[in-house]
Parts: sequence; structure tokens; C-alpha cells
Amino acid sequence: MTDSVNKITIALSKGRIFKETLPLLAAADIVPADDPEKSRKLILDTNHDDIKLLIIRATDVPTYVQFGAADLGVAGKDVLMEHGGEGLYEPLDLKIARCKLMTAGLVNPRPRINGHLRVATKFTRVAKRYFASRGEQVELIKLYGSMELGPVVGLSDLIVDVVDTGNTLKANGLIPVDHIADISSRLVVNKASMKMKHRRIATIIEQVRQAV
Ligand code: PRT
Ligand code: MG
Repeated sequence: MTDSVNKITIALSKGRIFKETLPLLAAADIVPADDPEKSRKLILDTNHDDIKLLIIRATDVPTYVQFGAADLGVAGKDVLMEHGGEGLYEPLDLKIARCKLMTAGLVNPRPRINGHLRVATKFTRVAKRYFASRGEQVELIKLYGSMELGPVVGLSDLIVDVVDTGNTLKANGLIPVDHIADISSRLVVNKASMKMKHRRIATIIEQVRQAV
């Protein structure tokens, strides 16, 4: 930890989060030396010797920040809700990568079924909480992607997934049913880093806040 105390590591995922976070980081004078879509590097240098970016899977960002492998990170609220947020501060809504967390199925209202509805999703914790809060018993099926296929092939009655334009649902014959939450990406901070590196992190948060 001694040599890392003056360094700042920021965890980001490729794709929409990276693209939409770039201008916000630039406002804090943090500019990556490589484009993660072109480079195979998982650790990117920046214009500051002591600031590095980690390029990881979107769902892994809260884990890296929770355990202090990254001081800061950017993650979707969907991913944070599923992770639970232990060990993290969430000081800033970046208002990027907006979408909605929804249930969807072949029909709306939902089918009446004898017994439990089957729900396929990668958001099993969120789904469990959501249906429990409505007093509904469901059987959860964990998937890692392409959830839209679930109801089409009879794997499940419903899915829980993030929806933006709704085109993916439509293209697969699905209809949005319940709105669970509005989603945007959040800046997250490791709790120990916030204490140990307070001045630098507070400055970054403030500069990014002004750019949002
Ligand atoms: O791709 P990977 O498995 O590594 O992870 P990921 O899919 O979680 O990462 P990524 O980069 O695709 O998404 C990162 C974050 O962006 C998510 O955690 C959300 O907070 C946010 N976001 C915003 C979205 C979308 N919009 C979105 N449309 N994440 C995913 N999608 C997908 C959705 O799952 C569905 O398959 O796009 C499809 C729906 O889009 P529409 O426009 O057809 O409705
Ligand atoms: Mg994706």
C-alpha cells in the first residue's frame, strides 16, 4: 500500500461507459494514452504518471473498487444494485449511459400461470428483491446475456434487463411490462481511498461534478 498511496487507479469498462466518461475525465484533466477499443492493454497510462485506468468488464467494476484494487470507478446503477454497494461510496450521478431496468415478456399484462413465474436474468439479486417487494414468488434463472431469448424459447415467462430504445425487445417479439428503476452510471469510490487520498479524490470528484 505504501507505494500506491500517491497513485490513483480508475476502473472503467469498454464501450458506452468508456466513451461517455472520456469528456468527464477530460474536465478533470485526465486523458488516457490509448484507446481501449484498439489497444489490448488492460492498464492504460494517462497524461499523469500517477493516474492509471483499468479496463475491465462492466459488472466487475464495483468489485475492483470495493477491494481497493481501484480507487475510483464508473458503473451503471443496474450493476451497483446487483452488486449491493458494499465498501463503496457513490458520490456522483454522471447521468450517462441512461436506460431503464424493466421486466419484459411475450404479453402485457403478464401471463397468469399456475405456480411461480419463471424469470430469466443476469440481475438475480435485483429481481429477487423486486418481486419479493410485490409479494410475488418467482423462480429465478441466472443468465449471462441475450436474456431476450428466454421467453421466446420457453425458458422463462419474463426477463429482467436494461432497456434503452426498446428495439432489442421488439426485434425479439418481447413487450416491456414493469418499470423497475431508471438507470444511469455513477462514480464510485473505495471507502479507504476516500480517507487516505482525500484531497486528490475530492478534487477529481469536484471537477467531474462541474462537467456533468
Ligand atoms: O457487455 P458486457 O457483458 O461486458 O457488460 P454490459 O452489457 O453490462 O456492459 P455494457 O458496456 O454493454 O453496458 C454498461 C452499462 O451501460 C450497463 O450496466 C447499463 O447501466 C448501461 N446501458 C445503457 C446499457 C444500455 N443502455 C443498453 N441498451 N447496457 C446494456 N444495454 C443493452 C441491453 O442489455 C439490451 O441487450 O442493449 C440492449 C437494449 O438496447 P435497446 O436500445 O435495443 O433497448
Ligand atoms: Mg453489453
